[in-house]
Amino acid sequence: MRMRKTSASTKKSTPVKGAQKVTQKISEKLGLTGKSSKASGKESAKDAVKGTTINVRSTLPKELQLRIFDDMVKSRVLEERLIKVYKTGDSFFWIGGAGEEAFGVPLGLLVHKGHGPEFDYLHMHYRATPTLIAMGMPMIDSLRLMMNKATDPSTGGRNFCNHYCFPQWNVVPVTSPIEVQYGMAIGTAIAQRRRKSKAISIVTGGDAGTAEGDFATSLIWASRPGNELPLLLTVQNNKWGISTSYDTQHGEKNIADRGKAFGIRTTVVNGNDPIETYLALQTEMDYIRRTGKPVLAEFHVSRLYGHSSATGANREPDICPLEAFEKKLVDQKYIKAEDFKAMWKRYDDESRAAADQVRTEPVPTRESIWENVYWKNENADWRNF
Ligand SMILES: Cc1ncc(C[n+]2csc(CCOP(=O)(O)OP(=O)(O)O)c2C)c(N)n1
Ligand SMILES: [Mg+2]
Repeated sequence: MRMRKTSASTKKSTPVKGAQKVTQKISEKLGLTGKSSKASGKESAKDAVKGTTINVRSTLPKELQLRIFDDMVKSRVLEERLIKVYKTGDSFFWIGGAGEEAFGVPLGLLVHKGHGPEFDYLHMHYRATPTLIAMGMPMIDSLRLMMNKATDPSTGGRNFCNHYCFPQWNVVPVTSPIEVQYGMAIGTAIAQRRRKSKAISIVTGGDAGTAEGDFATSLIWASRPGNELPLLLTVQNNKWGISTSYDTQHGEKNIADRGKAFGIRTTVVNGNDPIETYLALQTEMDYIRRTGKPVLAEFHVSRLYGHSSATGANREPDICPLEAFEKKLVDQKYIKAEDFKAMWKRYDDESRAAADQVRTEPVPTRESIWENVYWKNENADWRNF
């Protein structure tokens, strides 16, 4: 046990469902979950922001640590495969989540996954591969999107790499304009609030994007007195906005501090540590389910291959969360160095075979350009607006 400083006390937590059975079981064993009572959430706005030191377990069971590590390796191998596909000319552009695995994987494991307002909504940005791998996305579906194939389940081969969309899991389409997801998430959170659902809406995005008005909009709508929303607003702070450094742009100490002016509960987490991140996310998600109120959580993460292929997609000297976690697991004798190599090879083989298969798959037909747009469908005809 150790103490973690957070902006509110949390005594109860909510059981996770569906695909999170493994983590739920483990959490129950640890006494990390309890009965949800969002409708009777007693915490006042004052309580939510005043600083309180709480007891937080500092570790996770071996089984869960290994599950997180496995998904982190799989995600990194996939991202590196996507970069190779780009560099060999089989794709036009790469952007992705290499360096954010210690944040993204725990998030994916904790999501209450399903379709409709009774399940969590995910409004993510273009570094979401680790989360989707943890949720169960097959590697090959990421490669189909990367190579713009008609078989791509997210967009039919019509969007950028890492611009996922999985309606069956409430993963709303990733947009290229940054930060708009913070505004859109208000809508699903309102729907969840109206239904008194125990589900929450989750947003991910970068540090530089918080300069956009959409970020301020989300803080305002999330915290209207008496109408607070079940929103988990996260910021992955990698200290860069393409080539603009964080230190030249932010007068505030932490981005999360901006939530305090709105009475929003806040926390700042080392997003390169998957255990700290898992525990923090679990605590904050449980708080939102229990009280129906928002949280602004900032995670410090790495950017391991630059911004995107636009900046070269070459490895950069930043902290590698995977190497750090591997060392920890080896030190604890949970794995041997050979196990890591074998795991890496297994996923590397899988990713290579998937890329080979995707190369043979068809690109979208010319006629399909009108599919999944408003034009000529039952919703609207934009030409008549
Ligand atoms: C509205 C809008 N403005 C500018 C851009 C160009 N752009 C793409 S990514 C990016 C930087 C985003 O940095 P950050 O929010 O920190 O996320 P990171 O890429 O570092 O994860 C910018 C400015 C954009 N896509 N959309
Ligand atoms: Mg950034």
